[in-house]
Amino acid sequence: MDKKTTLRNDWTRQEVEEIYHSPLLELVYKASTVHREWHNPEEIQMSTLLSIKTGGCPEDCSYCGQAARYHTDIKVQALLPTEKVIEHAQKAKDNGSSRFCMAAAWREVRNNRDFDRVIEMVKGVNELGMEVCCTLGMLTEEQAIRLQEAGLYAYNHNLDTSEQYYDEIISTRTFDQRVNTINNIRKAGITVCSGGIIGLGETHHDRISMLLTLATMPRHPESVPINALARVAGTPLENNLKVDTWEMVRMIAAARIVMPSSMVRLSAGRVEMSEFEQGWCFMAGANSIFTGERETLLVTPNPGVSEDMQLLNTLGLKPMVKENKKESCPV
Ligand code: SAM
Ligand code: DTB
Ligand code: SF4
Repeated sequence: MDKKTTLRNDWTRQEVEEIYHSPLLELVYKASTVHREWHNPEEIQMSTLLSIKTGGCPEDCSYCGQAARYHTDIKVQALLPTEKVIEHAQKAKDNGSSRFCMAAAWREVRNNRDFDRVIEMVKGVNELGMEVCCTLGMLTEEQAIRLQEAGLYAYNHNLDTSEQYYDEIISTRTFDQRVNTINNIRKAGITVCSGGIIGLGETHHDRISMLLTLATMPRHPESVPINALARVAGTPLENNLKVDTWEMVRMIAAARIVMPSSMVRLSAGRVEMSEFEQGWCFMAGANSIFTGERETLLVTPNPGVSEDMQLLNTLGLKPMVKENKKESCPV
């Protein structure tokens, strides 16, 4: 692949604005071109997500069905037994996933027995030969190092939205705390998975700000999940409008252009998209999805494995065996 574009982390707001607001078909064409310079466009990274601890979270993220303070239908589930988690990971591997991501509805990691158990899970999944990812809330540098030593490959910690809009959406932590955890992950030598959500009521200016924060990090996150809000009954955002897929396409394309070497993950929202719509997202540079036999993300629906296989077949795509390695992202 011929890398005509270079990695940059000195993007200006004006440049990102111009990219983001360019005419949609031109934007997709450009993103698709950049995508082909940096990635094999036939490959989609399949990542399986498992909620290892569900609900009862003390945070007040207004999009999230797992926050204890909202009255949602979600059943609280304590930390799953390690053997169960390993069984899920084995099935995920058998279904073609190269990455297994374990998520906990925690505000932050505490140095207790539960964290010791997560460390065991990380070791177990690593032994299966999969890339292991966790998303457990805020982390100190010491905790990140423990995870890294257990074999953790990636940590997901989203910016979620722009710095300016952050406290409209979450009041129990700050944007700076989010960035601080991302820095701790980096310092420990774990790859960073960080992106956000659209459809929270943010403006285009906010979306551009979030992209700018990601694209001007000293090193770009190795993966960038773009989520469409999954509207959960009982949360403050339950009546928000459904995200228009063209907005997802625009956001994905802009992310692909400003962070060419990153994996851009089409995350929440796929269940409400047709094959055509998902195809547009891949054309715009998305090259990763969450998949799995449980047909859920964490607590909301997601397409099943057979539907995803059908989607890949229709579009002439194939599951990626191993992701681009750490060195692919020098910026
Ligand atoms: N509790 C940890 C945290 O917040 O970092 C880890 C799990 S949390 C569910 C992971 C990410 O999922 C959030 O940062 C958010 O970006 C995304 N998310 C949560 N609820 C969502 C929803 N209803 N729609 C779309 N994305 C959502
Ligand atoms: C991410 O960016 N998306 C995933 C993962 N990281 C952990 C979670 C999406 C959650 C969607 C709503 C739910 O099922 O809770
Ligand atoms: Fe808790 Fe994470 Fe949900 Fe926020 S997004 S309420 S921190 S589980």
